[in-house]
Amino acid sequence: MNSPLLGATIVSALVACGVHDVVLAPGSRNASLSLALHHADARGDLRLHVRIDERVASYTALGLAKGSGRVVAVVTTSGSAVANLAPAAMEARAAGVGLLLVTADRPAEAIGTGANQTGDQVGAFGPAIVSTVRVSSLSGDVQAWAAAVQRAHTAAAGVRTRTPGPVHLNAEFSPPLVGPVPTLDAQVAQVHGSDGVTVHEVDDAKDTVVLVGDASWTTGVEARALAELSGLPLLAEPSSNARAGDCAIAHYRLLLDSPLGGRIRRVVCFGHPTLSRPVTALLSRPDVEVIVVAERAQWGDVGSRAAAVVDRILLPDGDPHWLAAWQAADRELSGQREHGWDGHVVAAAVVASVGPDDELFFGSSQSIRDADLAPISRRPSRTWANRGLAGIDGTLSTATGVALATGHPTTVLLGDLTLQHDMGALVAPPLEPGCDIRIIVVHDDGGAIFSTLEQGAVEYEDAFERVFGTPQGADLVAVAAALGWETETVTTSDELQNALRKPVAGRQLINAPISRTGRRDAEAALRELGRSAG
Ligand SMILES: Cc1ncc(C[n+]2csc(CCOP(=O)(O)OP(=O)(O)O)c2C)c(N)n1
Ligand SMILES: [Mg+2]
Repeated sequence: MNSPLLGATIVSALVACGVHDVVLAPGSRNASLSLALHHADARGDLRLHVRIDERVASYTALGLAKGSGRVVAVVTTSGSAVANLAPAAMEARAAGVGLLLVTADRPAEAIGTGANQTGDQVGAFGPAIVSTVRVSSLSGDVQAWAAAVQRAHTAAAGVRTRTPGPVHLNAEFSPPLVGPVPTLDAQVAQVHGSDGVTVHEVDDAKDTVVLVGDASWTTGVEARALAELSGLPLLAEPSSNARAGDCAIAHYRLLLDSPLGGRIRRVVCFGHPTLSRPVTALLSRPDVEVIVVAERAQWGDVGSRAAAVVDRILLPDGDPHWLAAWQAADRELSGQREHGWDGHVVAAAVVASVGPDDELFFGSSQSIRDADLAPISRRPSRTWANRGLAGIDGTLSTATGVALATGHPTTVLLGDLTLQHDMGALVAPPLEPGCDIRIIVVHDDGGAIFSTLEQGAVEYEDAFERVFGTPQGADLVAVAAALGWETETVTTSDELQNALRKPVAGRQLINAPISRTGRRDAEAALRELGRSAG
């Protein structure tokens, strides 16, 4: 019975976003929306206008939006009904008028089956819209759907982009399409405009942490300064440019599973956190208030629970005992960790080897996660990673671009498969500008990261190496040497330290062979250590 809930949530969220007028063109797939709109109109939450022709409905919505200066929603059923919104959408795009085109759809698997009134309607508006948002009654919940409506409304209003226009909100409904209309009060984030001037003030900083995902240098520095100014625990990913200073907690990922992590009540989130499930879990907790400090017009909110989206934030001082408890737990964990020749040791050595005049680029696999448990830098460099989509493609090429752009010595920490994805970047065309770049390849002959995930469990053992581990048996040192790289293989911590002590000049590859065996158990042991800490 999720379709009635989805319909009621969309309508409740529209009201929460401040929508006053909705124009409805009736049909069957959008039945739950129609019933919810009728209820909302009867309650006086909004004003409903019903028109049988979608083109008339959408132009009426356009006029309502123009006349009121507010975003107006137009709601249709699936099929050709959708295309009838296109002329008004084109006009709204050209005129900069906020329209929400709410179109009901069949579930994705029905497309192409010949199911009644079913076409491929996502993308139907081409360049006429400023954004597309999708929801489905088959996945998500009230909070996630409301957050999606809020995202669509914010884009249509141009609150953060100063580009108001039509937004397509496509909603897939599965049977049963109707049922009693649920009464609910959807909560949506308070979204500030992107003027960089409005400062969000928080009354107290009790049980608050500053979390920083992948972020630019300026965002990272700002986040770190905020944490240090207020004396708050700083949970910073390796490519955040914030993982430094006394407030940074090296083992935050493990401590999120501890009783201390359970006490968090507010997260001030900068950048794009993607690295670990404990962080996703934290951002999804109903007892945690999430405030997103957004660098760009769009913002991340993986838990769909953001209470506010802001450009700037001011926090009062935190409780010194709160920070001290995190620092003590962090020290306790540092003392308990065992160090053999493994990915953690390599990542820690690489992080410690760079300084303020270097650039440090992380590949997107296990090594950046190992660096996420490395000791906090005393002399942090600028850090980079392709965490937008976390691909393992193009890493060395991107790092080369960073080296060329900055002119700084650039260190790249990546896995063997990640390097093999971008082997072409090992070629340095002789007529082209060069750079000083050093690669440390954690060579465990395959994808270590998968052994820490579900597919690494013993029941998938038979298939694991072939379809996840994928050892390639490649001699990367020989390949790099053939292409003119200075190469070195290190098999102990001391050898690695010595190799890293040399200045980064020209093109150097340090090969660090390690074993993938035992990764899963080591990760489980670390998580266990975290749970009992604090
Ligand atoms: C372009 C692209 N293809 C596939 C993936 C899925 N993927 C993520 S990690 C990984 C294996 C990486 O292995 P490696 O570079 O050796 O790093 P390790 O985990 O062993 O440290 C793969 C295939 C991806 N992220 N990006
Ligand atoms: Mg590997």
